[in-house]
Amino acid sequence: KDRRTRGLDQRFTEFLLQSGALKFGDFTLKSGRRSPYYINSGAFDDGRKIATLGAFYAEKIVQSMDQGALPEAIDSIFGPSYKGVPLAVASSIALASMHGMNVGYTFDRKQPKDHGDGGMIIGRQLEDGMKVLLVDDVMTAGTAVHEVMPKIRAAADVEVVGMVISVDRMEKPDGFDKPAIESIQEEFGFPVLAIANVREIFAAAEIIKDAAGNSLLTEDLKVRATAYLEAYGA
Ligand code: OMP
Repeated sequence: KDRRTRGLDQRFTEFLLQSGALKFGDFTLKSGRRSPYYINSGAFDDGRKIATLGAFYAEKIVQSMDQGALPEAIDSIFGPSYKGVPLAVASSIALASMHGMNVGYTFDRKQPKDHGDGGMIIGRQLEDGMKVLLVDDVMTAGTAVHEVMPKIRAAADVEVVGMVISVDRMEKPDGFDKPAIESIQEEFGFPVLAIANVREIFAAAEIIKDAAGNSLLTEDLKVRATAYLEAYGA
């Protein structure tokens, strides 16, 4: 099977496993929840991996444009610092080199600069009316989006046209009756597009076998992941 017959989510899951970005164990999340799995985007730590990751983001972006979920033309890709920085850069490189689409990349400074232009924005400067696409790694409760939106709004009156993430953990934050991704879409009015969600990842991981022919998703892991999603999943 190749690119045309295997879904983006399935190919991405393979990449996550090969890169060591998807780990099984016992992890405490930003939200305080204890999860039997964790997606660590810090694992994309060399040239080939970050280039491949950028290619996945670019493929998702172009696919979403074709499907009408994103506008055909965007001005810049914004990656919230720090983890969003390589994502924005790698995605814009892949769009240019693989899809003939030249767009800017932008990120924010964590600490204000007290000299020079004093700017809080690095890369393509935001201007009123620009169409900006957000990129980030994993969404659990949507906390990261709430942190960065005020910074973008303070910089200029841009239109955030959407957000592309690598993994949607499909969780309902405490006190909410709907998935985080849906609350974000309603609150900010843009689509959140994930290359893969946890359910797709588990379905794909079940099919993938190790060298001995065993499924990567052992029965024990499956039971724990199912229990976790039953408790917190949307
Ligand atoms: P929210 O900002 O609440 O949506 O949580 C997502 C963030 O949590 C990510 O940007 C990471 O910093 C971290 N995270 C992961 O990277 N991978 C996971 O599998 C889970 C989390 C998490 O802590 O929820």
